Amino acid sequence: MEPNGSPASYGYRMPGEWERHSRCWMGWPERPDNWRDDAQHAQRVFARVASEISKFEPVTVCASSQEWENARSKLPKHIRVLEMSMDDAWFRDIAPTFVVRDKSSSPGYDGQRVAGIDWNFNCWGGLGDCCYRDWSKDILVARKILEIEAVPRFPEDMVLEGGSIHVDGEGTCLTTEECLLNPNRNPNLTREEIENRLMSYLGVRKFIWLPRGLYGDDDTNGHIDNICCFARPGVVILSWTDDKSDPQYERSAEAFSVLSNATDACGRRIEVIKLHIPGPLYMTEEEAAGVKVMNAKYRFAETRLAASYVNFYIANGGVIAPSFGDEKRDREAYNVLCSAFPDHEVVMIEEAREICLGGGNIHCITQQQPA
Ligand code: KQY
Repeated sequence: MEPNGSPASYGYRMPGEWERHSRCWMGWPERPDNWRDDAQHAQRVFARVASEISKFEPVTVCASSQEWENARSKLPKHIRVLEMSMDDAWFRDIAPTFVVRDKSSSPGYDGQRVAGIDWNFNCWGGLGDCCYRDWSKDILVARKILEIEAVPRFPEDMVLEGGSIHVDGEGTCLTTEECLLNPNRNPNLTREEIENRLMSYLGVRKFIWLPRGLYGDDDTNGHIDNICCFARPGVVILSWTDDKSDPQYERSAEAFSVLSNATDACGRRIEVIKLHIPGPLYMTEEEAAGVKVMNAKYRFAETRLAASYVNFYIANGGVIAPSFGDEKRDREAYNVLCSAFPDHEVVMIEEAREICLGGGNIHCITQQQPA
């Protein structure tokens, strides 16, 4: 079912990630030209992430026909495994962005409480900047999920990835200029036009624009979900470093300055929790050699990894976060997240580096469907 107006005109809004979910959607990695050693390590870590999330809420993992049996065998029985074609497994960006509405919010419209936005996707920048050459299967994933769930679909021609926006569910949207204003996404839209579209799709009314994303997050042109996120309305967690010689310092400092001077849609000053990045971490010779040269972006040894603890997933009562084998920073991140989420159990995923090698992390491979 495809309604005529925009989601906000029907009273829909994108909820905060901490609002109750009915399930989490994930894909299954298999591209040998993005995931080293024929994706065997990535599959182990995706299975671990799915398994941990499934302790808090139902999980569906989508796998291609060639990989369905393998995925089924590597995932616990209570996780639903569906066959679906896709070009890679970044469900934050290719699955729908779900929105919700109160029953009473739109007289004259008897649609469902949950709907999904099916954004246009150009593989993080279109030909020339894309991460792989053919994304024709990816662009059907959102629609297929909405069909499976019989949830109304709002198709949108603006190019946008779910990882490039964060909301507080109360009218505020956090994003980066580096990604959303990049000419490789929507060259025909001004900042004001982009804001207007997002207002009518996400039900937001206030934007906080950080200039840039995480240093080295070149695959996505600086997605917000790798540098900063809401912990709750009025409180954000920002990737940080104290090392002034690290190119990340300038990026975090400029974001801190924007955030400290910002108010949200409800007029609150923003409280910023700093969360130190790990490392710096670099791709090793062995890791780079395990990635086949085929139809995706080449991976080179010595490349700085876009590693940050902010790229976590908030499940019902749990926070599933990456850890990187940097003992001091991993422990620090665990403590910061425990105090930022006192009502959640924090679970750190060792080996999240494997997801990072593919260009993202836990938030990027998950998509929540609200209850
Ligand atoms: O940050 C995300 N939401 C996705 C990262 C995708 C990287 C593709 N190689």
